Amino acid sequence: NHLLPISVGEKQDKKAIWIDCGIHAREWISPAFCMWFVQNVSPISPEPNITHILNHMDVYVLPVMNPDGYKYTWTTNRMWRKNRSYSTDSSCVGVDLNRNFDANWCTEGASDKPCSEIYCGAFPESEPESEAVANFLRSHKDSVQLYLTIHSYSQMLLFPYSCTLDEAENHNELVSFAKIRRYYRNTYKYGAGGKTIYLAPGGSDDWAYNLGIKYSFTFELQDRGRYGFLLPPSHISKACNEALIAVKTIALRVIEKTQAPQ
Ligand code: 0X9
Ligand code: ZN
Repeated sequence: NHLLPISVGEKQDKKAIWIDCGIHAREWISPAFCMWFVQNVSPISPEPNITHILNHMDVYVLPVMNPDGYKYTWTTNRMWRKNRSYSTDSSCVGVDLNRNFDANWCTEGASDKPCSEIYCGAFPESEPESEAVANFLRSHKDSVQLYLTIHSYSQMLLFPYSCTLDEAENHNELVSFAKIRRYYRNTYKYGAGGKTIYLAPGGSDDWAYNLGIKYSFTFELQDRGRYGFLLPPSHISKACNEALIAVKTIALRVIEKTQAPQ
């Protein structure tokens, strides 16, 4: 069990936030962010915003969705992206977990070739990692109201859709949530994934959105390409802090929109 729940109080049927890190093995700042997050968003935090968030929402944190790939980047190949599963008809290893969810699965922007960096897998949720996340979210879909997934790099805040160029039903609301420039110096671009970067079907954010989680965001943390995936340790605190401010801001807005004051 690799999931960390953060919860305070006894309130029944609380709503919840999901946050996962480390879908892509080489994006090291992502698992670092989840650790940063649990250290800061804690029941013993003195910060009123955090108390407010935890009084209204439980938080489920998955610090590393792709532990085999992550380990491989430490031992063997720093630039590995996919998981480490073997395929029956190829000697190439690994599925891109962010192409393996059931959202226009394996259409344009993904590959059905096992040797590709964006291999979609044999079928949707073929991988234990994506299947476990999908199962958890399916069984908690009435409580989870905010889905967050952390990647790097390029400093962007993306929301559905990436699996089609169509606009999400609450597109304007998602724009207004993502437009939190004054909190992080406007170095983050934002927009619907498909139009802002590229079509990329089978992603967890689109899948969660279609499940009914109407606030669904992909963060691409620092930097903008100078170091890329090899972000030096001295940049970790700044990268995590600005993202944490954005996450708290979005969480507060979700609470504001979805929960009538008691
Ligand atoms: O291509 C991706 O999976 C993400 N970019 S990354 O450089 N970290 O690999 C973007 C994901 C955006 N969302 C979806 N494609 N659903
Ligand atoms: Zn990524």
